[in-house]
Amino acid sequence: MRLSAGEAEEKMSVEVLDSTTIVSFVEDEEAFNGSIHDRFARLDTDRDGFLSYAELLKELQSLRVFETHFGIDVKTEPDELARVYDSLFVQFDHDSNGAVDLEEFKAETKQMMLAMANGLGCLPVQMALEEDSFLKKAVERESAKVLAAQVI
Ligand SMILES: [Ca+2]
Ligand SMILES: [Ca+2]
Repeated sequence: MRLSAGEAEEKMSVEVLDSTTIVSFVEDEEAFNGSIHDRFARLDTDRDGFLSYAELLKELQSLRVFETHFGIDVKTEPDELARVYDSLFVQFDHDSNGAVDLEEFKAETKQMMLAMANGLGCLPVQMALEEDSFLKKAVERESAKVLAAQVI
């Protein structure tokens, strides 16, 4: 259990991951739901139980959707970026009420991670991941499993 408060600067680390790492994390209800709850609570800075566009933006940026989902460079025109984020927000907001609730956040994050896993295929890739991102958690979970297996 880590005690990082969330205000800490986002650290990056380069990790190797493949689709199995992501899929097994998403399918582990306990690990995945736990991370979703933590993340949602941290993103929901005004604690109204919904994520606004501004609140969700931080998450969209850490999902690495540009490299993996759309295959476009992060240094795209600001206008273009805004359009992509807009359409992503709409994608999260299933009932189009202008806010993303926990269920919507969970369902869409799951979708995205599975899409990402699909895109990766079975070849492991190196990726710079932010601490606290879901991908990082997936990698951490995987290495904890490997360590546990070695102890036996
Ligand atoms: Ca909120
Ligand atoms: Ca909604």
